[in-house]
Amino acid sequence: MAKIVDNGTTVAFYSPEQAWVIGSVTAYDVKNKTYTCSSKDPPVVMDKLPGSTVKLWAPRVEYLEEDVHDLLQLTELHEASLLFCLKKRYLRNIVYTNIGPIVVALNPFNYEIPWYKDEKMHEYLSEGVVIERNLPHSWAVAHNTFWEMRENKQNQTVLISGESGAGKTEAAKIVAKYLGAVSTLTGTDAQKDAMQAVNKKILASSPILESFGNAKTVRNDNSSRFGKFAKMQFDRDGFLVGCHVTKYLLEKSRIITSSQNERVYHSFYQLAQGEAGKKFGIRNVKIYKALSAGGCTSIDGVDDAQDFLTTQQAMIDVGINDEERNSIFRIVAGILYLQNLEFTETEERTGKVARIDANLHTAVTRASELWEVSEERLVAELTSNTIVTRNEVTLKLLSRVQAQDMRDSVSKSTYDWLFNWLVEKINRTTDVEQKCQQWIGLLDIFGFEDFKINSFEQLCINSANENLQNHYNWHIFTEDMRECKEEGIDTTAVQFVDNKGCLDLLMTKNGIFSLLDEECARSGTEKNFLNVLNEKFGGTKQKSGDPYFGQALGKAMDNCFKIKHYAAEVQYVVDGFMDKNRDTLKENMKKVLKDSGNVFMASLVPALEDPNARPAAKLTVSGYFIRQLQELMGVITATNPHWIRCIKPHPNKLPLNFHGSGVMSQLRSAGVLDTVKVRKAGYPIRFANELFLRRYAILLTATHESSARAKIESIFKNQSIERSIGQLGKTKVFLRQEAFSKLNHAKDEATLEYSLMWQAVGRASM
Ligand code: AD9
Ligand code: MG
Repeated sequence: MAKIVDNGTTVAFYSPEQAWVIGSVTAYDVKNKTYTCSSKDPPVVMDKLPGSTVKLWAPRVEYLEEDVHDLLQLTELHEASLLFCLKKRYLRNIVYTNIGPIVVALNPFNYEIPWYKDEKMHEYLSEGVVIERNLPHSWAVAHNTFWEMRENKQNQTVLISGESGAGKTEAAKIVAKYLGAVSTLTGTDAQKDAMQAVNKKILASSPILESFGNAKTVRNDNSSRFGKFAKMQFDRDGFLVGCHVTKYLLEKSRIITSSQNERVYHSFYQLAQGEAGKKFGIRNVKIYKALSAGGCTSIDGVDDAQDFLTTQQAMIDVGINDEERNSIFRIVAGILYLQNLEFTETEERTGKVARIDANLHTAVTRASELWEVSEERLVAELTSNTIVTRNEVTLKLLSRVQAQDMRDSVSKSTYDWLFNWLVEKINRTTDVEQKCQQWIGLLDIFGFEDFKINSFEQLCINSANENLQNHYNWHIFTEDMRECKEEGIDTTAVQFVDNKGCLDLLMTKNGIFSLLDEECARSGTEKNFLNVLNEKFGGTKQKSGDPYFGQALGKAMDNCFKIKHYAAEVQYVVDGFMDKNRDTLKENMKKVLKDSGNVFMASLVPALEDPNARPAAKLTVSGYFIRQLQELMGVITATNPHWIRCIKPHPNKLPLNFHGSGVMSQLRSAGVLDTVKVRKAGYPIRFANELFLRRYAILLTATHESSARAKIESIFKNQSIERSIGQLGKTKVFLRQEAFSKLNHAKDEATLEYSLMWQAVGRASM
C-alpha cells in the first residue's frame, strides 16, 4: 500500500494465526513504512506490518464481510474477503459455497444441521432449476452431474479433493446417495425395486471397505488408507444399474503397526470387540501388539462391537456368505496372533540366528490353526530361507530382524490380498458393465499428507494429489484459456501456480520414483538412493523458481529429502523405501499359505511362479501405482469433470471451530482464489451450439432462422442475454452464471406453460 492509512481506519490485516483479521490501524512507522494494527474480536495486535499485508477497503467497508452463495458474486475479490465470507457462513452452519459450478465444502463435523439432513434431499431432486432455489450443496453437484450425463450422453466424474479429514469420503457418500435417489424418481414399480436393490448393495460396500481400509490417524478418526474410484453405472434410460470400484494402494504398514495416537485398520478392533473375536479367543485388545501400537485402542464416539455388526450385515448385503465371512475373520484374527510373535537371537557359528520366543509360541500355533496351515512349515519359513542354486540347496537361518520382517511381510501380504478379494467380490455383485451405457465416476482418494515422519506411503499419496491438482489446473486455467482464445472470446489471463515441475520431478522417466526403481533393481541402498537424488536434483537446481526438491534440513537428518508440493513442503525419511517399494513375499512362504486346508485362504494367494520359467520383470509398488494413476487420469480426462473442494476448518475435529490460517493455506493450495478470478474474468458455462439448441429449443419462437448461430442469437435477443453475460464463439456458447440462470428460469417457465397447455387440451378433448 503506497498511501498512508490514517489511524483508526478499518482495514483487514494479516496475522499468522488468523490469516486475515478485521481491525484498524493504530500507528504508522514513517521511516520503515510499516503499520501497527489491532482487532478486538479476536484480540490481535500486529506490529511492523508491511503495506501488502494491510488491506484498505474502498469504497465501502461492508465489502469486507459480504455473504454470498457464490464466491463469483463477491464485489471485492481478495484473499481476505474470500476467507471472511467462508468464515461468516461456516459460523452460521452454512458450509457449502459455490464458485460457479464448483463447490467448496467446509467440514461441519456435525450431522445435525437441519438444512443438510437427508430429509432435505428431495428439495434437490427434481429436474430443472432446483439448484438456484436451494442452498449450495454436494447434492447440487450430484444433480448437475446426473442431468449433464443424461442430456449430453457423456460420462462424468466428480473429483473430490482436500486434505486428510476435510470430508472427501463423506462427500462421496452424499453424492452416491443422491445419485441412487435421483435415478429412482421415474420408472415402473418393478424398475424402482430393482434399482433400490442395486443401490442397497452399492451403499453396503462403504462400511466394508471402510472397516478394512480406514483407520484412525491424528488427522482423521476415519481416514481412508486407500484410494477409491467408484463408477456408478446407468442404463440408457438413466436408471442406476450397478457400480464398479477401483482401489488404489492400500497403506500396508498400517496392517501391522501405527504411529502414536493412531490405530491400525478398524477391522482388527471390530473383530476383537465383536462376537467373532470371542469365538477366536481374542479378549483383551491391549495384549495384541498391533492393536495397541499407537497407544490408543478406542475412538471417542465409536463402538467397535456395534460397527462389527454393521460390517457383518454389509457383507451379507453384498452376498459374502457364512463360510467366506468366517474365513475372512479367521485371517484377520490370525494376523493379530502372528503379530504377537517375537523372536530371540542366539549366536551360532554362522552368525546371529532367530528363534521363536518360547513364551510366545502359542501365537504362531494359533495363527497356523486359524489359517489352517502347517505350523512347522510356517515356523521354518519365518526363520530361514532356502537358497537353491544349480548344484545345491542350502538353508540360511535368518537373524532376528530378518525374521521380524518376514513375519510382518506375511501379515501385510495376506491382508492386502484379502482387501483385494473384498473389492473384487463387491464388484462381482454390483458391476454390470454390459448393461451400463453411461457412468458417473466418484473419486475419493487419500488426502494430501504431511506428518511428523513421512515415508514412502506419503510420497505416493502426495503424488496422487499432485496429479489431481494438475488436472484441475489444466482444466480450469490452461484449457479454459485455450478454448476461449480458439473461440475468439475475450478473457483476462490469470496467473496460477503450475505444479507441472513437481509432477515431472516425481513421475517422469528420470524422476524420483523411477530412480527408486533403479536403485531397487540394482539391490542398492537407501543411502545411495538419497545420494542420487541429491546429485540429480539438489545443489545448483535449488534456485528460486525451481524450489521443488531440497536436501534434508540439518546434518542430523541425513536420511531425508524435501519436496515442495503444491500444498506444502514435505520432508520424507527414506528408511524403508526400498522394501516398501519391492514388497515381495518369498515364494516358499506363499506356498505354505497356498497349501492351507482353508480353501478361501488358499484362493487368496496369487499364482506361484514357475521355478523353471525365466523370472518376469516384476512391477514395483510405485511402478504399479503410477501405471494405475496414469490410467485413472486418462479415464478422467475423457469425462466431463465436476469438483468438490473439501476444506478442513480446524484440526480440532469439532463443529464451529475455524482456524483462519489453516483454511487460508488450503484455499491457496487448492487455487480457490485463482479459480474465482479466472471464473469471474471468463465465461464458466459452455455448451456446444447444437447442445445449447437442444437444451433451450423450447425458447425458440417461431422464427425462420435456419443456421444454428442465427437461432442462438435470436434466443439471446429474446431473453436479453447481453454480451457482458453471454457470448457466441465459433462452435460454442459461453455463458456467465447470470445468463445461465436466466435461461434456465425461462426454460422452466416455458416447460410449465407447455405442459399446462397440453393438460388443458387433454381435458378439452375428453
Ligand atoms: V482422509 O483423506 O480419508 O484422511 P477425508 O475422507 O477427507 O479424509 P472424511 O470424509 O473421512 O475425511 O471426514 C472426516 C470426518 O469429518 C468424518 O468422519 C465426520 O466425522 C466429519 N465429516 C465429514 N464430512 C461431514 C459432513 N458432511 N457432515 C458431518 C462430516 N460431518
Ligand atoms: Mg477419506
